[in-house]
Amino acid sequence: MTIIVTGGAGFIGSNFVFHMLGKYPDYRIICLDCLTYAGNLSTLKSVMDNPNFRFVKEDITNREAVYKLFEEEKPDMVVNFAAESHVDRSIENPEIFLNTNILGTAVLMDACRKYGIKRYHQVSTDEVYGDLPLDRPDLFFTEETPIHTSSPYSSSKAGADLLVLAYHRTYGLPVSISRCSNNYGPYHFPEKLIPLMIANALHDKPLPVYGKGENVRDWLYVEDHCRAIDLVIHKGREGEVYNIGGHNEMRNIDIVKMICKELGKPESLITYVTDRKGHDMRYAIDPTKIHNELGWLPETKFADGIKKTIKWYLENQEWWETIISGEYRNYYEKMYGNR
Ligand code: NAD
Ligand code: TDX
Repeated sequence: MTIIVTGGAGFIGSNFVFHMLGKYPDYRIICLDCLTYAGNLSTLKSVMDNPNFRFVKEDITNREAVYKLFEEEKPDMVVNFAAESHVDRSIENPEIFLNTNILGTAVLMDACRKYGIKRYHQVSTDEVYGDLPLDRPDLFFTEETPIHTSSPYSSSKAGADLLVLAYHRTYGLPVSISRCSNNYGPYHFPEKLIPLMIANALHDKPLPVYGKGENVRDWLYVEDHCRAIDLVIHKGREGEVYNIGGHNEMRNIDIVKMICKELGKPESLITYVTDRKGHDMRYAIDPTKIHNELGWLPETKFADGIKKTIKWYLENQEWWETIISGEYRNYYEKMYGNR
């Protein structure tokens, strides 16, 4: 089995590469990643010498390069993690989100049509369903919930999902889609809530909470997401969407307070800043379908997962310090300088 994993130098993609190489010693895993600001080759250093692994630095929107790779590797499957993934950046500059997330997906699927494939899997997000009100804890996103997006990011992911389903219906491409809630764990880029708060707290810097911090996210440990995708690509039905979520809803402010407590830092570091434009209130996944059909359940409880994650950031300070001392500094200044 040869699998092209796009975006494998990013947060979830790299964790998926480790999961697959560890679990299937006879699989060949090709990571296709153009190394944007969010892709980091040092993340993959432990597998670079693995004979079953190959890294290819290319852009998924580069049709010629993608076709060449398909000719060389004749993949059985493609799992597409490659994306612009940060909502705040999409609000600043939507265009690259449309290019990578929609056009890139089309190029990959065109290659799958041209060269043949057993499965094209699209890694999507719960954000395509929009948000839920805080005062209706009885409501959850199911696979039947209408697409209703809020940000340029979520709109680009929804556009890609629709295209994937259209390629299935129109061309019979064997596709699947998974829509997951917020992930956390090792190698999470420090622009996102949890690693940003850990990094800032360790530097005794202000912890910028948007609005009142009441927004709710459903957090899932990244390894649980990787196991779910592994199940969907091997056993999930073609043409189907599977929601993945941890039944673990938390308010942002409670997460930030928890991080302060774990690190022994004062809550006085918490600073309320201007809210995100169009900020989604609550995400909550109903994972009944993947549980009933494929037997998937999350294994890591948030209380354990957050401890493991904080430990990882403490033990791998060089990995994130290198990031936050580079180009990322300009981003941080721009986004948070006058907020
Ligand atoms: P990330 O930003 O950490 O990583 C994205 C990776 O894709 C990087 O390595 C980057 O270099 C690569 N990439 C970007 N544009 C590319 C291009 N044009 N060609 C080739 N490679 C490119 O993202 P992540 O958090 O790991 O998310 C991975 C996927 O999972 C995304 O599709 C995202 O929408 C989805 N998702 C993320 C979450 C989450 O909580 N992080 C939740 C649900 C779904
Ligand atoms: O500095 C911050 N302060 C803050 O209050 C940051 C970076 C975030 N927040 C809030 C905004 C959100 O309510 O924390 C929450 C989580 O924010 P992000 O980490 O940016 O994640 P989110 O916008 O929920 O999107 C994530 O989950 C779904 C991923 O980045 C997406 O790629 C995924 O699809």
